[in-house]
Amino acid sequence: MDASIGDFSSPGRLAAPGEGIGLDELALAARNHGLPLEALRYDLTPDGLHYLLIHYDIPAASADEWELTVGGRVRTPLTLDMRRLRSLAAVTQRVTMECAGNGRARLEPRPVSQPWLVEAVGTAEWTGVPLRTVLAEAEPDTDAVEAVFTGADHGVERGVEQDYRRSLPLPLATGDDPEVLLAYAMNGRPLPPQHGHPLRLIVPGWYGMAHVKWLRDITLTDTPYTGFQQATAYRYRQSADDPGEPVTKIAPRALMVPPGFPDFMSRNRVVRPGEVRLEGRAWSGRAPVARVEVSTDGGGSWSEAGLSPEDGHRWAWRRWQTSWAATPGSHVLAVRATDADGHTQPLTQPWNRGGFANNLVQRVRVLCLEDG
Ligand SMILES: Nc1nc2c(c(=O)[nH]1)N[C@H]1C(S)=C(S)[C@@H](COP(=O)(O)O)O[C@H]1N2
Ligand SMILES: [Mo]
Repeated sequence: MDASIGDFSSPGRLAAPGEGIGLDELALAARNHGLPLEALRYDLTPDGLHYLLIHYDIPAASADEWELTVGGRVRTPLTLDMRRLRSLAAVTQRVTMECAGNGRARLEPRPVSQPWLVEAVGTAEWTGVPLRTVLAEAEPDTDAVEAVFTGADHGVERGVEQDYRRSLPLPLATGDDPEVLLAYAMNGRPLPPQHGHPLRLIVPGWYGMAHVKWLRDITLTDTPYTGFQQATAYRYRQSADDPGEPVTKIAPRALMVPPGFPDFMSRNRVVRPGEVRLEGRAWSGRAPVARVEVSTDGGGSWSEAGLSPEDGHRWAWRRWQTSWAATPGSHVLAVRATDADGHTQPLTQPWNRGGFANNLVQRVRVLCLEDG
């Protein structure tokens, strides 16, 4: 069980003004890579380019010996091996996953943690058993309110030794919209070690922290779960003593394939005068994406981009595109998404202490060369 060897309640740290990325953060960033933004071109993120976020170590795990236990407030506790799980009716869903910390490194003051710019996103086809199938077999007690999911990885967070563990409300866990999956395959192949081999949770539309990897246990409870990753981390707080709101569904975001070519080291893009095709992806876990707008004057004026037709993949990003007549000089391009419920992306940073869900519009500096 979770044991405290330090201060359970100590809040995360904010970087001092001007403080750079520290060695602890570099160590995190070196193991957890993002999506190279040019890979926004692909409907499905190619193998190895999907972002990664691993809090502790990748645990030793063998599919042949893996067991998922289901217990707590259920009539019929279960122990299921992978052969049994694979024998149940499977579902495949295309899902865009994004880390709740995406955008954190741009915040001011900057919460000290995995320093993502905007690249903590990827889209994959996940195959597995609907969670509701397994829970129906376990027969939840009438007083069950949450399902708690435990991964096989283990570590210390701010002085507290623990397993990676998160919960979902029971109506979501037993419902079919979204269809929560116990997934064992990614893009038609067994999950690779870094993405949760041999079994993980997929919660379409929710930020990454809910998609528990290396899933070994599901426990139904009659009280809400209050462990570290649920009640201390992953809450929108304005101050250390603010109880905050839980981080759940993905806020809308649009990103651009960087146009032209890079000026090595500076983050400027370089293009030549004339028609430049601008394209990218947009997604929201709150409601379907309804509109994408592009600005070529740093956010002063906006015009609507073309959006790919709805293709039945509700939980996956959509492609957008437009074209721009580039003229010599410096330009700042920007893009923003709005979903069907009217949620859009802010022009000023939506700050919170954990640095979650910073969907500030992306700005891309472009230098257009003189003709010839
Ligand atoms: N067991 C376990 N599950 C986990 C994590 C983890 O560290 N341990 N990280 C979570 C977070 S914060 C994210 S963003 C996603 C990342 O999934 P991916 O690495 O497959 O992209 O996994 C989630 N599931
Ligand atoms: Mo994450």
